[in-house]
Amino acid sequence: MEKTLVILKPSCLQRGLVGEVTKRFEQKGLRLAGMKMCQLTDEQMSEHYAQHAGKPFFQQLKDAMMVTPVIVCCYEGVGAVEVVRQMAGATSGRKAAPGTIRGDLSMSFQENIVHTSDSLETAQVELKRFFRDDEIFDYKQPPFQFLYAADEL
Ligand code: FUP
Repeated sequence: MEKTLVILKPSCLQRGLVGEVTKRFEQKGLRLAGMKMCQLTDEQMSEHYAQHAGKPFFQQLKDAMMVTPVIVCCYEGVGAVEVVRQMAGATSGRKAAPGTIRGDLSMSFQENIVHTSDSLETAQVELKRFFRDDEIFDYKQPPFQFLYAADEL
């Protein structure tokens, strides 16, 4: 089953939205496979946001991710990468649709509450960046038959 990375950004922690955001993923039916608080480093952020290296906002973006600790989460489910991405909404909180995390909780492009992996390939790389193998847990969460039809698994 797909696993994806969510980072609860400093804007999420500072604004007291950790419970609100994790509640949404929990209620959706995604399985929490890993979760920890950590202080991100400049080196990790340079790698994580490599696609933005050299752009004017690059250092500001990295600094904003390091201003407080963050919470990194691994969520699992059928199609989890796309599901989580849809739940996060468009990058800008001002443009994100109501009902999405950013659409409901953010007014900002950068201070937009969560990072979510944008593809399965990215998710695999990003999960390895922030979690050791033994920090991802494979426990069962019954009752599966109420989350998915047999042919969806
Ligand atoms: P997303 O995948 O929705 O998190 O969006 P991006 O990877 O495009 O952006 C990553 C972070 O960089 C977001 F917090 C927004 C920020 N960003 C800027 O601040 N300015 C830009 O021009 C592009 C991205």
